[in-house]
Amino acid sequence: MGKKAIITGITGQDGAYLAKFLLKQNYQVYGTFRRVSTPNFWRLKSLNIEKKIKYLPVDLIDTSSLSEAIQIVNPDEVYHLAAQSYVGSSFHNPLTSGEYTGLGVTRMLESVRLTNPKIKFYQASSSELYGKIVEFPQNEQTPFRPQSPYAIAKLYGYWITDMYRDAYDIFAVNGILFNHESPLRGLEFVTRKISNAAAKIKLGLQKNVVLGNLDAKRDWGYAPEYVECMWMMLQQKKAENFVIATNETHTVQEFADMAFSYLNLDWKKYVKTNKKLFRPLEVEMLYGDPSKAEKKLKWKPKIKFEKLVKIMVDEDLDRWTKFKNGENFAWDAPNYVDEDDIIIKNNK
Ligand code: NDP
Ligand code: GDR
Repeated sequence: MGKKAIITGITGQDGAYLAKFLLKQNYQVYGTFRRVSTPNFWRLKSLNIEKKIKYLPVDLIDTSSLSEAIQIVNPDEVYHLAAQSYVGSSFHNPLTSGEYTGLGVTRMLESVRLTNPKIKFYQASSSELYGKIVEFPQNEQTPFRPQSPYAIAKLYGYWITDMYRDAYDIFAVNGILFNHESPLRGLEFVTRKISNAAAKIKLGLQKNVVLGNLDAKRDWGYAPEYVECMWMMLQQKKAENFVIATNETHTVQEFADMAFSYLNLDWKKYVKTNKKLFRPLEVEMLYGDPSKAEKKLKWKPKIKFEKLVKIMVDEDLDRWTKFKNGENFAWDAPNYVDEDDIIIKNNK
């Protein structure tokens, strides 16, 4: 029998890819999910792994649900990925963002400490911690200046993880992952919003797409490669934090340009902007330096910007084509409303 791992947030992008990767490594994979009125297992289904996983109903606010999960499984490793992960909406839900994304980490760590402090723990930390830029590229030593309720909650998660390592000798690490994307990315995130819109526009199913700040720069990598680093960090001799990034940065506009021109469309004709989608505070530029991971984990990103955009656009084009042809398959887009129809306060 292989090792046992619990992945919190298995229904999300990273949870799904990590589950697939760990299954390949012969792990017994347990995943936590929320009991909601409409279950959200489309990613696991689309990877064809949903039957290979055992599920634990957990809500991050409900301490007993997560400590029970840890006690029942007594895993070798916990990958704590569950969080309110959308930066934009954290401005509208600052308290629940703090509860889930911040305090949720302590609830997990406490359960590990009380059940079995030998369990190894991965915390999904984020490049959003860097926030207001003080230097670039950003590495493990760059100071944090978080700029959103999400990032401030993650900052708490970061330090509490380090603290549990120092105070209780728990093998606990922070992976400081820069943005990573894929065809399984949620539709509220800008890359997938663009790839989905470009595909629909190409097929005559949508007229245009409304975005916010086109000038923000991000270091975008490919999610399936990033989840492997989570595992590598827990296989090291010593528990240490690592930055994972591509060491390239591009604007949102460049992403749109690349996605539309790949389909022989001119992005300027289809991309509109609306101030309501700007954030009250923006992180202007993220640009990571993964040299420590390259040296110690022997990891290098293989898929960079242009290839990533093409993978995402190809997949969304394929999905909408199948949809038009009446095919049934696991995906998310038909269940979404247009973000334009969601009423939010205009922040600017
Ligand atoms: P997703 O938003 O795709 O997934 C988040 C997961 O958390 C979902 O499974 C969601 O469940 C679950 N979740 C949210 N709230 C709760 C709750 N109250 N109780 C239980 N489960 C909950 O995120 P990603 O997969 O992209 O990211 C994984 C983690 O990595 C997150 O912590 C994110 O903040 C962090 N991160 C992500 C980066 C990225 O670029 N993707 C970069 C750096 C860090 P449900 O399906 O029910 O909503
Ligand atoms: P981010 O990702 O905030 O970096 O957080 P997101 O894709 O939401 O935004 C990236 C940049 O694009 C700008 N932007 C828009 N964003 C969205 N969502 N929708 C739009 O229409 C739009 N127009 C412009 C944003 O202002 C921003 O500058 C992601 C999440 O996965 C976090 O959980 C994770 O920690 C970080 O990446 C690293």
